[in-house]
Amino acid sequence: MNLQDLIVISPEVQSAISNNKPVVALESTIITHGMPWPENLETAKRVENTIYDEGVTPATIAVVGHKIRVGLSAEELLSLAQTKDVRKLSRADIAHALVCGDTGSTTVAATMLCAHLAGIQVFATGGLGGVHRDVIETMDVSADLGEFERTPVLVVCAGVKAILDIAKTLEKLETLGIPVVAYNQDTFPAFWSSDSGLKAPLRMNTPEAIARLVQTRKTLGQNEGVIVANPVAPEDEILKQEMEPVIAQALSEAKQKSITGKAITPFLLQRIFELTNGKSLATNIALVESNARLASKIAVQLAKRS
Ligand code: PSU
Ligand code: MN
Repeated sequence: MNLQDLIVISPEVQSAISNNKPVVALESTIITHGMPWPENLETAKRVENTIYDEGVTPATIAVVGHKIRVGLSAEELLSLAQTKDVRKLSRADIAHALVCGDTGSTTVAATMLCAHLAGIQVFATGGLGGVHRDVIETMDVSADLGEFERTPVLVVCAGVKAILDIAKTLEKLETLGIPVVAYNQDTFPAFWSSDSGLKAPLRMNTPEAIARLVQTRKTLGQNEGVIVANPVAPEDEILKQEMEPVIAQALSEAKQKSITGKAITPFLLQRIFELTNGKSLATNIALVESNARLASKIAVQLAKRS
């Protein structure tokens, strides 16, 4: 069995990779589990167009029909956005879904793995998974964090979702030796809010400097992933003091309903969407788009250097 038997790269994405043109990978869990229909499909398309506008090729990743698909057609995107029983695949699930022939969307961890296999260095998403607030009882730490230890892909996000324990997540990343770079501000962002109140470990102000960081790490033989935390624009953010009571209510409902494991993050995102009357979704869409734009600019700078 060869890798080529398991991975199908669209001709458009393959041609960009082969010609050293910039490519930005996109995850699909945000489509299947992160946003409701039809905003999920609209956002997926809008984000791809943002990337095209920067002169970069988007590569949305999912598992369909015994293959990892890198670069989805419009029909594949539509079917993924409409299908109800799509599996949420993290690193541990990918090979299982390939063998069973199940359709699955890829989380940050799984998308990093697949992007790396395809030769893509930059990936844009909304928010990373991290250490959950009730970690002491549940031991719930997203596999996204461990992936950065293994896979040299740069991920542009708006920080980690504020439903998590952000301070513990930063501690865990520090232990793993993962560089966490805030874009153009000193503090680490908190997904729906631009400022978590916690100092970011590192700061950089231009896509060019970030590309040089990636190049320098490669030369040093440092094979971990890199996190670029891009704060949501002030006009799109929901302030922390407004989000906190909403998050607290969603978390307490999840506890009452005994929701755990893979289901917890999608449940919380959906409840927060309802409790904010859709405001959280508008912010989520704006921040993903902004991350796709920054990721594209970094990919352009990286392509120039290789
Ligand atoms: N960012 C979003 N919406 C999402 C996610 C991220 O704006 O739905 C997804 C990502 O795929 C991330 C996953 O990897 O949530 C984390 O899930 P968990 O906490 O179960 O590891
Ligand atoms: Mn988890």
